[in-house]
Amino acid sequence: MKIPELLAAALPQDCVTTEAWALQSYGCDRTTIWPAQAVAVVRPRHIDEVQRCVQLANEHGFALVPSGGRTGLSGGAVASNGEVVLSLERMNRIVDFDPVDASVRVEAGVVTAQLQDYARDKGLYYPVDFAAAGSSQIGGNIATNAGGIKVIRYGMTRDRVRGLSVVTGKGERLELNRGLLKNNTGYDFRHLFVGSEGTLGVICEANLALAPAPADPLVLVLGVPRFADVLEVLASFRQRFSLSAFECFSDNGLRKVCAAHQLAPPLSTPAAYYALIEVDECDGAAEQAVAAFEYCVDQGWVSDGVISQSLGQAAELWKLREYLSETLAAWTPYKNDISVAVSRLPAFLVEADALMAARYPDCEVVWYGHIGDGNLHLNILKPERWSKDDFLSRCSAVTDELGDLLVRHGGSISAEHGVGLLKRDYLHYTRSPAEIELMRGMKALFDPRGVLNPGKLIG
Ligand code: S2G
Ligand code: ZN
Repeated sequence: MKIPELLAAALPQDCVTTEAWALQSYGCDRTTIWPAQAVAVVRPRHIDEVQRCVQLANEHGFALVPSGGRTGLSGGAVASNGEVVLSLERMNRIVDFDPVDASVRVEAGVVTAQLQDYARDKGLYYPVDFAAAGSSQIGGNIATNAGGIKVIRYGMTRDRVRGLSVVTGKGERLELNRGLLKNNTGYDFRHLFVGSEGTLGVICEANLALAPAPADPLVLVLGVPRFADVLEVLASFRQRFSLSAFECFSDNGLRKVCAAHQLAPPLSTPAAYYALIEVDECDGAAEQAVAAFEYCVDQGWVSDGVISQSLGQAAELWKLREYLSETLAAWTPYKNDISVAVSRLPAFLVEADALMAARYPDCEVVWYGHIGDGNLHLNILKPERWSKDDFLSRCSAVTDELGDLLVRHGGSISAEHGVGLLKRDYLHYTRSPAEIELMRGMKALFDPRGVLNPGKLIG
């Protein structure tokens, strides 16, 4: 019996499809490198059905690719080797909420923005936020430990997870940590599954900590002529505020966003870099922000700046940063999502910029990222005349050289986008041989037949 028939015989009628549109759509994520080649798509409605799928995969030796919103940028959710896509999208209930615990229990298929709205309606806040939140799903956010623009204050998805219901690669169901704030009873397996990219188990439900609702945001965009001075600006604002965001982007990226979206540049005088800073709009915040801005101007770190006067203007200023990713997609950029200690960013960027200029003199490079947590997104834009394959093969070499640079600066080859297929062969730049061996040991323990997302994260 073929795999789709096996699945159809064991699962509810409408769970399994082999329609071409589904195999294509569910077999890829936002990377455009690997062709979708799934043999079937299953969309369970209940954890029992997920468990049955995993058991069948073990019994018959086929591979499963757990799938959420497929907004990933590292190929972690692509099915390009005849796998079965296991989509959690139909498991999309918000199961429970407790105001006393300020926690919510959700199924994996809940869309991130849906949870953000739900939390807001409860007078609370789900603080993991990024441009793809309207499409990404909570299960995928947990499997990739999604970061985004508020990590500087609220941490990554990992810091929100109080409990998980998972089905391991062996088909065992685990209830992890029971949503407890304190539970000191040995190895905390919950944290193994966070960031495991669907290679150890399928995340079916999560108990997530919500945060108190923040005050209205005050947003500043400041022109910074020299990147090293961005850290001076960060230090100045940190002295006065508990920052909720500190982002940075280069002028060439801003110009593309303004052109593509008919947005006015934020400042009358362009600057090489822009710092976007968000603080809580509470008593005296505006005066403090003006004082900090003026101090930075006096020190020569900032050339010009704008401070939001309304929620609407704050949202408009955020567009300049949030539209970067989708705008740059038009140049099929080769992306590197790296991190170093915040203090190392200027030295790293000087060396990385020099490397790009030496290797790719005829490619435009756009930098942006979450400077407040040491995360930079490097986008090498493909010149018109280069074929996609030629560009990709030439850029892959730069990741090795960036890897060497990151080793020297003690950084990570993947700050928030995960490893997937894209960074799998570069893992050694950040993880030691002993660590990678231990990761393989865990994979063998939780998924001995290697049915879950084979080839992703660790080769
Ligand atoms: C960001 C989004 C993905 C990308 O904008 O912070 O994480 O295109 C990115 O780099
Ligand atoms: Zn990012």
